Amino acid sequence: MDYQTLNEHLYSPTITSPNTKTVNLMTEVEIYTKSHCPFCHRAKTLLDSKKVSYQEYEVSTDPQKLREMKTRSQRNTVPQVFINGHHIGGSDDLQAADNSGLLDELLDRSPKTIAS
Ligand SMILES: N[C@@H](CCC(=O)N[C@@H](CS)C(=O)NCC(=O)O)C(=O)O
Repeated sequence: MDYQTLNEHLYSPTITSPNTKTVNLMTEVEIYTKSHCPFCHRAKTLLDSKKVSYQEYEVSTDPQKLREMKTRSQRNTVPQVFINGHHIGGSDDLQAADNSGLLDELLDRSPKTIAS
């Protein structure tokens, strides 16, 4: 998914009442990993450096989660990272998102209710 499409998905406001709109309620980070995977370690180290909490799915002993990962990402390698349900990619993709500033933008989103 390109930068603009991802932004549109993540930042599109939801009208919750006539006077307020809620923008991107929470940043949910998910990562599918296998133990003894250096790329997974690298991706988690990067997320840890951002002080973000994430849901980790260890797929080496969980065939159902592995299938889920493949279906969601259309990829067979670990790690696979999702932010707010949107596929970011593997470790290299996560690093590229960090280098471009996109990762910080995505993770810095906090709950905001804006009076209109
Ligand atoms: N370029 C990928 C490389 C990922 C990769 O090669 N992961 C290895 C494990 S470290 C893998 O999934 N190998 C296949 C397998 O374990 O089934 C990334 O940055 O995430």
